[in-house]
Amino acid sequence: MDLSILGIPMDLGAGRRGVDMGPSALRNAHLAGTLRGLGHTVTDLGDVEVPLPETVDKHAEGGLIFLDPIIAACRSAAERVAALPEGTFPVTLGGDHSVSMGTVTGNALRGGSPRRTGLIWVDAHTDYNTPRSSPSGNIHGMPVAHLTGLGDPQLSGLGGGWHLQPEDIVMIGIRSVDAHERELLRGAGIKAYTMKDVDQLGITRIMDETLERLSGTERLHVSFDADALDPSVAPGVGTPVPGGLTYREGHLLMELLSESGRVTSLDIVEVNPVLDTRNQTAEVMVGMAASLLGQRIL
Ligand code: 4U7
Ligand code: MN
Ligand code: MN
Ligand code: MN
Repeated sequence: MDLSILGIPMDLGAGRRGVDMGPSALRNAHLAGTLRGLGHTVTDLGDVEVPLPETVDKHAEGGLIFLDPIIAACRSAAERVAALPEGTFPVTLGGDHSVSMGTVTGNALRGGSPRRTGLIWVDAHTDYNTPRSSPSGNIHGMPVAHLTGLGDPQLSGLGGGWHLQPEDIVMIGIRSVDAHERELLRGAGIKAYTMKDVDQLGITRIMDETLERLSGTERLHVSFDADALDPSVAPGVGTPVPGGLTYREGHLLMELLSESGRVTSLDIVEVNPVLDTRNQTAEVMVGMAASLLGQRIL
């Protein structure tokens, strides 16, 4: 396959500094070389330009911290991704999870007109807050709500009227949901597999159900927040939550998606090298990408 790597070195959406260094950490953990080793043609497109928090106005418009520069960065990311040839598989590197408003939109619009796109959101959190429901004002807790058309009109308007259908979204690894966020999710039509579901059903059954549910979508985007993994596996994240996916559950999830042959794009987000141990989290996430992109044990 032709793979294109694009970094979005942004931490404006997160509550703590450091995920802006995620793209560097992932490149340092041999992302491109690992994927080339699987037989892919890999082009690194470099990074989208994102301002440093120290150089922009933090003031929270309507409870949204760093709204304007986040809109600009997401728009650039969406444009860069949307301009890629249809046969290319984009691997986009965060950055905090607000980058996915740009990457998912860009992937859905690739090829000129919007395509029905499925979203697999691998995360400890549902990221379904709106500006009103958010307890923090941090936009990385809000991307899914905005992708479905809720919340701030500028953020939800990145796709020029295109939105994800809630029934085309599946979340896996969930174990931290805010009170008002939970109310919004109820009845939204999004399928969310909590860690309890992972314990009870197992990843194999969950992936079978997920692929069945998303069988009508033309494109399939995987957005993998490193904090979905247990903090013992991925300590370099800003919002660690105990009780996450094991190393093998993460790999199995990606291996089964790889076998399906259906995934068309990937985000790796929320890697925070400042909080990491010798780049362990970036290395683990490169391994997850490799499993999705064809690495086999035998
Ligand atoms: B991440 C939080 F309040 N829900 O909205 C919020 F707990 O992209 C956390 O999944 C969001 O890492 C975490 O700020 C966003 C909080
Ligand atoms: Mn997230
Ligand atoms: Mn998260
Ligand atoms: Mn986080």
